[in-house]
This record gives sequence, C-alpha cells and structure tokens, in this order.
Amino acid sequence: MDSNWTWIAENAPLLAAYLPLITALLVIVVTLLGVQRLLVILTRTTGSTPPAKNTTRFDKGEHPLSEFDEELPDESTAPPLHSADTLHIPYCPERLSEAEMLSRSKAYYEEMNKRRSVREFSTDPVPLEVIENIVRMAGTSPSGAHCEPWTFVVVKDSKIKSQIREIVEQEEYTNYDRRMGDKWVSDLKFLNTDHDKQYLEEAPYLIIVMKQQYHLGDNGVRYSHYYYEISTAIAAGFLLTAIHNAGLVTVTTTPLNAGGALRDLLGRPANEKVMLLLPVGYPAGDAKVPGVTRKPLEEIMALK
Ligand code: IYR
Repeated sequence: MDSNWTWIAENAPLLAAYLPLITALLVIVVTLLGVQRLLVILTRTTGSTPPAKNTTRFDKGEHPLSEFDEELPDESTAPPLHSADTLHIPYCPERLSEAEMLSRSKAYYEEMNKRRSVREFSTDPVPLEVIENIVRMAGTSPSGAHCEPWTFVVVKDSKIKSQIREIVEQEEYTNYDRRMGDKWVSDLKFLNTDHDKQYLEEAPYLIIVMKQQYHLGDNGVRYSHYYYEISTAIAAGFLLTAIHNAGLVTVTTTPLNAGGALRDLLGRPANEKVMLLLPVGYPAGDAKVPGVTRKPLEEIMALK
C-alpha cells in the first residue's frame, strides 16, 4: 500500500495532491445517490405520494366535444348510463336438439375455418347495405356495463383512402425499417408483407375500428367506459366473422404509430383511439395466402 502511494507520488504528483479531495467527492456522490434511491423506495412502499387523481371532469372548453358554459357535473353524482330500474325481460331462445347442435357447431366451424387474412383485393364494388349489416352485426357484441365503446368508421371515398394509405405507409416504412426490429421483421417474412399497402386503395371499403375510452353525456358528464379495450376487441372479432359470412375478405391490420393522424384525418373526437384498420372487399382473382395450418384442438383446449 505504502509502496503504491510512493509510486503514485513520484509518477503522478498532481494525482497524489488531489487524491484525498477526489476520494472525498466520490464518497459524497455515492452517499447522495444512496439516499436518493432510499427515498424512492420509501415513497413507493409508504405511498406517501398519492397516485394522480383520476379526473372525471374537464375544464370549460378543454374537451373538443364540450360546448358547455356551465361547470361540468361530477361523474360520481351523475345519473348512471343505464337506469337501475331497467326492466329485465324474458329471454327464451329456441333450444336445439343435441344432434342439431352438433351439426350446426360443426358446420359453423368448417365455414369459419375457410376464413383467411387476404392482402390482395379486387376493386369490384360491394353494396353499402352489406357493409351496414356487417357493422350492425359487430354492434351486437357484448361490452362492459353495456357501454358499447366502439365506432366503426367506414371509408368509401377514394380520396380519403389515398390519404389513409399515405399516412399508414409513411409510418409503416419507419416501423419496418427501425421500430419493429430485425427479429420481428424476419418473423413476418413468410407473410410477404412490408410497408407497401396497396390494398388500402384497392379495397372498396376501409373500416377503422375506434375504441372509446369514455363518452361525454348530454349532461356534460364524462362517462368512463369499463373494459373498453377488450370490449372493442371482441366487437372486432364479431366484425371479422360478419365479413366472412358475407363472402368478403379482410386483413386485421394495426397501423402502428399512425393512430393520431388517422383520427385527425377522419375527424374523430379525442375520446376515440384507432384500434384496427380493416380493408374489406372481394379477394383479387389471383390472390394468394400463406399455406399455414391451424393448431389442432388438443393444443388450444384444456379440459379439466
Ligand atoms: N402492421 C404491420 C406489421 C405486421 C405485424 C404483424 I404481428 C402481422 O401479423 C402482420 C404485419 C403491417 O401491417 O404490415
């Protein structure tokens, strides 16, 4: 130790002169860091900083949907979305025989098993009424506290479709190039997909599934939507089956990072967020899909 010190003093006199000072500074820095870390842990465990209050009110004019001059009423004192007096009515659907159940469940499985995600579309037009029925069907989906927290934006206008394509392709370029990472991009190779989204202009309709986190009642109250994400995801599942049932195809796309710009373009309010973007139409005559198979029942079902 002594010989080390003599070596430093001889070879690095400046270092030797300042070594006590440097050591003292290091000790202070390490102590301060330790105290700070301890404070963070204490704050977390004692909860001395309360979590931010879940605000249920907006300041006047803060929300784009709000045109109220008066103070907004508090959600907790507002009448519930559905009255507690809501009448419960009889529900007695026809009871099927076991044979009928068996044949219908098998036929339905076989029909739905034909569904495939398609990325090549025909430009042939589809009657709007078919799309309306498909959306009606999606709207029969269950939702948390029957909030029905969804909007299905149907785009038929080719100018808007082109604008959507531009927004999505621009983001997808960066997604594939940087955001998704090499592993994700290589895992998608078998799908033959990239940033190019021709189907956004080819398909006769685009349906943008919006999830609503809350809605603003006529009384100015903000009503939170319970389980709005899973509710809207279930409705999207209904939408997919309805599209298939109508003899049409789609591909479930998630326009990563393009949600805000799409919402603005479509003039949707701030309580809605883009969840999915579905092109809907007939498949192109020469459309191809990857030759993948589905997991067998034994792999997806556990019976206890
Ligand atoms: N959203 C991109 C990337 C993509 C991601 C998954 I996971 C897919 O199954 C397919 C595509 C796109 O639409 O290309």
